[in-house]
This record gives sequence, structure tokens and C-alpha cells, in this order.
Amino acid sequence: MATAAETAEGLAALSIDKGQPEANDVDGSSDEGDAQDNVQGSGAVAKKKKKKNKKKSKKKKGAAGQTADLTVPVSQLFPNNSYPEGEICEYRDDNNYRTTSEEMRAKDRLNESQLVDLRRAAEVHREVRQNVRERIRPGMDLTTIAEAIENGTRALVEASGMSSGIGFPTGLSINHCAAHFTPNAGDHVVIQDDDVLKVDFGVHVNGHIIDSAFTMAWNGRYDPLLSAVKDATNTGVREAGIDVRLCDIGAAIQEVMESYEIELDGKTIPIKPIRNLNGHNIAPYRIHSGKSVPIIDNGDATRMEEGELFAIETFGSTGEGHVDEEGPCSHYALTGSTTRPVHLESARKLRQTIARNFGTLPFCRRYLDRLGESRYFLPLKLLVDSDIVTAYPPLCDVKGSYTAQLEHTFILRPTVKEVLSRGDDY
Ligand code: HZT
Ligand code: MN
Ligand code: MN
Repeated sequence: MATAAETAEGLAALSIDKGQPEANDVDGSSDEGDAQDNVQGSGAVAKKKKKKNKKKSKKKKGAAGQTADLTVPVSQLFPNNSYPEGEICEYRDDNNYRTTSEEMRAKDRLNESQLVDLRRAAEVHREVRQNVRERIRPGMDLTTIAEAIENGTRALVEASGMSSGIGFPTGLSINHCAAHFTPNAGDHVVIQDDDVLKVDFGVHVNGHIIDSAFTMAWNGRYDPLLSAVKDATNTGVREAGIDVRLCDIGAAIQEVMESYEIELDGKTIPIKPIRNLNGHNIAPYRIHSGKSVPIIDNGDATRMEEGELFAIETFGSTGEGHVDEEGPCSHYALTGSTTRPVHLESARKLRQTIARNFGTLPFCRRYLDRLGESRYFLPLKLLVDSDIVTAYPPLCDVKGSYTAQLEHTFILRPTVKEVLSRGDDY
């Protein structure tokens, strides 16, 4: 195994002097939410201990005290569980009383440790993404990027057994592929100049998962597509709250997304929400826990509830606005039933390995490889065919189309909504 430092250095080395421009960072037209005063982004907390990484000429961009090769655990940068809060949003209308209600404050205090875990995971997410965003460039292969994100996550969250670590495989989906692509061993996918790359990764502390994603492109022609998903996701996050109907969030997202268009090769193309992709609620060690947050008005009158943790993710597309499963599967997760008998010895052992190392958290083939597993293809297929493991193949719109994504995780605390994954980047 390469160490985090080795991999991050490899990543840096690959990206140096390629003459590539930095990826575009587009600002959506109505996303003033990302400049909130109460956002304590990783850059906000200054003057902790500083280690190496002191190039005087270069402007310092990393979190105070984090190294260029992602080696300092966030627990060291924020002692005594003092992790930054996310963006705090007061509830509106009938729920506005909650902010000051003594009863709600008391309820809030009961969930303190969960909140600390989530804020620690969110800080890891911000620091890792800040680091890799500066380095990802055309010419790099996806395995290098995935390993930099994953090793960075492991180092910053102090990955340890089932107590803390990676929340799910790093999604690195390109162009018409919207989600759930990560390289398997032997895949050599290299980013091209005109690609649109979705970077979706997760961090967990005691099973409390932060799920957040962003999109990178190096050709400015995609700016409206990137703005569309940023605006749409911020709209969904703003609309969300206790007792809010999922379909109303979907309708608000749809309206914003469909207000954008993009010109490609002299043709004006409407940007569509990908109607069969959804946000979701999250439970401990369960990346999706029953509720789906639509990005169109699908008529689902189910409501969000107090205490729930949600990921809102919106996907815009220049294609059909519909994804199908396409290409080699890499993502898998144990479904839960641990009692079902498996008769093939190798499959029984593999289920044990998965259960011990990932529990019900999603994993990918590369994670089995690094545990020293080999020849697991048929046993894994058997577990999938017996519904013990769920397969999550890549999800792609029509060939030739371009898709973008932006995703945030927030919690509906009894007193306020907290957008945990908010940073000064997005
Ligand atoms: C599945 C497998 C993973 C959850 C959303 C998602 C990445 O599309 C209900 C609504 C990781 C996550 C998931 F390895 N999915 N967020 N980030 N993917 S989902 C879903 O399967 S289930 C959405
Ligand atoms: Mn995600
Ligand atoms: Mn998600």
C-alpha cells in the first residue's frame, strides 16, 4: 500500500507543469448561501499549529495547519471536539419558534455526540476536497485521484475499523455518466480536456456519514451546467425543513434547474434534471435509509422529520434527463440480512470479510483488493444474485451528453437546520 503522503505526492507530481488551467469555479446566480457569515469553513479557523508546507511565495489555501499531502488528523487541528459548525439556518413560518424553544434546545443537547461526529466528518470532507480540487487535472488517471481522496480521508479521520473511515467508494463519473463510477483494478481512465467530472465521496465517524459531491470541468463552456446544479441544490437545501413535503422540494429544484440552458457547438440545449436520480436520508452506517428526495415534482407527499439527516443532490443533464445502468460495476453494499445461509464456502467467507470490514457501508472492488482478497468475482456475483449484497452499477444518461452534480448533507436539528458539508468552496 502506498501511504497517504506517497499517493498525494504522486498526485501533485502528475499535475505539475502540464500547462492545464485550473478547473472552473462557477458561481450560481442565486447561491449567496455559500458566503454565509456563520460558515466556519476550513479556512476560517486560523492560527493552529503549522507544519512544513511553507512555500512563502504561494498563497496558502489549505485549512490552517493541514499539510499539502493531507497528513494531519482533524482531531489535532480542532482539539476538544471543537469542529466548526456547518451553515446554520433558522426554521421558517410555523417552525420558527424552534430556534429559541427551551424544549427544543433540550432535545438538541441529547444529540450532541452525533453532531460532533458529523462535524468532524464534514471537516475531513472540506479539507480533502480543498486539497484534491487544486490538483485534479486533465491527463490524470482516475485511480490516482481516487486513492488520493481515500488515503487523505483515512489519514484525516484517523480511520479505524468500523469506528471511522471512508463512508462509501469515491465516485469519479465522467460526462454522460452521472454517478457510481469508480475504477476497478486495471481500469485506466484518464481525464480529458473537455470532460465533466463528478467527484462524490463520503466520510464517516461512528457510522455518521457525510455525503457530498461537486463537479469539475476545465472548459468554460460548461459553466451554465455547473451553475444549474449549484443553484438547484442550494434551492433544495433552502426549501428543506421539518414537515416539508419531498415533492415540494423536488418541484423547487426542477424549476431552478430548468431555468438554465447551455450552448454547445452552436446549439442551445435545455438543462434537464435527471428525473430518476434522488437525494436520500441517511442513518448510522446506512447511506440510504428509506426516503428519496426527488429533483422533479414526483407527487411524493412524504414529509421530512425532526432529527433526520439528508443528502440533497441534484443532477443536471444535456441529454435525456434519465439514467440507465451502464458499464462495469464497482460499488456494492451488504443489504443487511446476516442470517441467510450461503452454501458456497468462498462466498460465505467473502460475506464475513465484507461484514467485518464494511458492515452495511458501501464498498468497491478496490477495497477488497487492498484487503488482500483475490478471485472474489464469482463469490461476489453469488452474493448479489442471492440478494445478500446489492450492486450499484454506474448510472449514465445517453452517450454524448454531459451531466453535473452538486450534493450537500444537512441535519434537521430540533432547533435549526445545519448544512454540515457547507464550505467556502460550495
Ligand atoms: C449508493 C451506493 C453508494 C446512494 C445516492 C448516492 C452517491 O443513488 C435512494 C436515493 C453510495 C451511495 C448510494 F456506494 N445513492 N449519493 N452519493 N450515491 S443512490 C440512492 O443509490 S438510493 C438515492
Ligand atoms: Mn454522494
Ligand atoms: Mn448521496
